[in-house]
Amino acid sequence: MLYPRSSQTREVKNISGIWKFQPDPGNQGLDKKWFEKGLPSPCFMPVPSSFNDITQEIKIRDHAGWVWYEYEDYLPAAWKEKNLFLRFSAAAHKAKVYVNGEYVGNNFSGFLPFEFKVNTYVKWGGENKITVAVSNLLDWENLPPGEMRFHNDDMHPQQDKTLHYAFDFFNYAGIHRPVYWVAVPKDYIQGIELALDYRQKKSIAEYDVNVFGQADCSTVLYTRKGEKICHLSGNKARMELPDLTPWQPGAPHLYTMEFSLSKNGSLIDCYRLPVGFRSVHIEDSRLLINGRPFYFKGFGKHEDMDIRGRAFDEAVIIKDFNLLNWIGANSFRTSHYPYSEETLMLADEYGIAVIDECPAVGLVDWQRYGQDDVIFTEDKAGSKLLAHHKQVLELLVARDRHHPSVVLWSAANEAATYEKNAESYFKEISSHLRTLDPTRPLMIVENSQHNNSKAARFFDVIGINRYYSWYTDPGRLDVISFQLEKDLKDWHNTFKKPLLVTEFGADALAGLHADPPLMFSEEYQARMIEEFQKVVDTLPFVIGEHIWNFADFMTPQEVRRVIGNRKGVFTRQRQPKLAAHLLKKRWQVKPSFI
Ligand code: GCB
Repeated sequence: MLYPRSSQTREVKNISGIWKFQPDPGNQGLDKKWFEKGLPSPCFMPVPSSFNDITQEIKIRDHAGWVWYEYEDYLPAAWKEKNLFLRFSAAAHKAKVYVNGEYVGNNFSGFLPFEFKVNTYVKWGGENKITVAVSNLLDWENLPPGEMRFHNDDMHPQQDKTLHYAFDFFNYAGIHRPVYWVAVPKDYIQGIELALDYRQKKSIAEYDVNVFGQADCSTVLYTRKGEKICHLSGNKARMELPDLTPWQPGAPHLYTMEFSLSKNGSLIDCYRLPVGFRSVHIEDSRLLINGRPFYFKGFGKHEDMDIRGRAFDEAVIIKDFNLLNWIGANSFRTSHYPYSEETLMLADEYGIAVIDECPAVGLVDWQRYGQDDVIFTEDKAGSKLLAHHKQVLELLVARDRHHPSVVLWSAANEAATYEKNAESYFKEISSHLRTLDPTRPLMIVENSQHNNSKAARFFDVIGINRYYSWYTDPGRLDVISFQLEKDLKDWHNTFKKPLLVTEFGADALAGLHADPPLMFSEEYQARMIEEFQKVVDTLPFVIGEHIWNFADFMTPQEVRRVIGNRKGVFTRQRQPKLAAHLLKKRWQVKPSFI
């Protein structure tokens, strides 16, 4: 599914804005046909936004189940001659869509776009009602997983239940990214499979244009200034060009690829895509970009902000890229789900490398949440979840494969890879991902141990999350160097693969100081990060350091969290803590290429 871009043959109308909203705690909307009759007592809701923090109602903030959205919009009569799509860039987690009271389709992957062709449902030149039911419930057939738990004890009212999930970010929900009408020609470019490479000073583009209908396809590559470099005919081709400037972190050189369809010599569709040429390889426990060993300096992030929750917000995204530049970072991981398409486009533009993670998070035993469970069983992470995981990877690769900034796919975060059945599960995930994209290395992010992970061997880069002196030996900054060095050396001796320290960090309440450093102070966070860095600096197989986290973020309420996770080196409002200033000092002089 292509990103909605306008051109001389395509029209895109963003219908985000103020929609009507109605929670459905009694689960009656479907039976009572709200999609036909209209929402009974709606309030206003911004789209995009998470619905949770917009009102003053705790019931809405903590609502678990279906909510409904409604919007009315006029369509131009002239669009009758086009193929019309209703496109949602993301709605978490499941959605059912109706147009003028009729069901048009559903969606199950809350962090990825979906669209429906709506020609037969709309009134041309008239007003059209869009109704969307969105559910934030979690189960074991979709990622991220979770489940509704009934308390069944005499200390809770009968039927009392809570939505449980084993991931550490608030289960924000709603229409999280923009909604569009997309009008394309009758015969049109439906999809573009594009692989870009840079080898022996040659830039290579291989593409396969999926055309709906009958038309001749041609492709032109331009510089950003509009100078023509190369022109090829056919919907499947390979370009090999000397003398182009490759894309690389810190020096993001981009070109424009223009795909055109014509019939009897006249243009019928045109779609332009920014592209960059670069290669990514693994060699001798290093990750090479364009043949040079790259060192990741950056963060695990979240899409998270006051009021709007997990929703798309251009101001926040651009602010974050400016902060990444300010601090001297060269990369981030889309922990723990696919981020907006615009974020990846901006990573291409800003020259920031991205580890693109799918929403496989929370696949761990829930001991710390009060239950000791096995995860990789047929009723949990079994064949249904595996099939869904593979499908989400297909959608993710199709969405993001053309971005030069994406240098690694991350298949999962902290799954229970020590369980026996995790072996066949992740063997299948890695081989599926490899067939989807043979051009990029694969990563798994581990919280298991070197001697019990059954999954790490199927991946090219191993991400290691560690919290020495925090969750283990709290307060003991002095044990970090001994523990971390031993741990990382063990991993490397066992798997002989590059390691990326994908998470390390401490909660710090902005403005809380303690010298000597004590836990939760800004000083402790800064010192802990420095202790980790001293170790990774001595280990040549460690290919990078990603601090957990870029900014403070919202989590479920629990005793370890003070209105959210405070491991950000920036506050949730993006103000720097002490650690941010120290990171800036280090990263501005530490080269990206070793
Ligand atoms: C982790 C998780 C991350 C949490 C973090 C923490 O290992 O990957 O999602 O937020 O620890 O702060 O506990």
